[in-house]
Amino acid sequence: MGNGDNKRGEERLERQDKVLHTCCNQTIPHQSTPSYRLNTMESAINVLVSQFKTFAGKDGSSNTLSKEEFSSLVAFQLPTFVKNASDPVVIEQLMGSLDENNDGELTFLEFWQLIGKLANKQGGF
Ligand SMILES: [Ca+2]
Ligand SMILES: [Ca+2]
Repeated sequence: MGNGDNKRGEERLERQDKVLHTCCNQTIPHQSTPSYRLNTMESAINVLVSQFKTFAGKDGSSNTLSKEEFSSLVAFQLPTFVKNASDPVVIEQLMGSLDENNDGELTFLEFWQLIGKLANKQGGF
């Protein structure tokens, strides 16, 4: 173990702190401070963003979802809305349809299309 390994470990901890910090900022104030209460739709946006960040932060770039991260996000967070969410073939096809620049990673805006489609279907539009 050289200094390089230690440094990388520290950076990872720092990144985890940042994720936790973001989560805390979003959840604690509006639960404990009435004056900071967000409207329902704003809260829904915060939930989507914080869940995206939680799953995106597991490997590689903390701002984008790899196929593995996308697969676990769908399995844990969208198992009812996404049919056959645990089927790797379904995940592969879904990921391919969302990954506009074909770099194998989903940015929030690429991922967001899935939320739009699911919401559209859910609303019967
Ligand atoms: Ca990632
Ligand atoms: Ca992409």
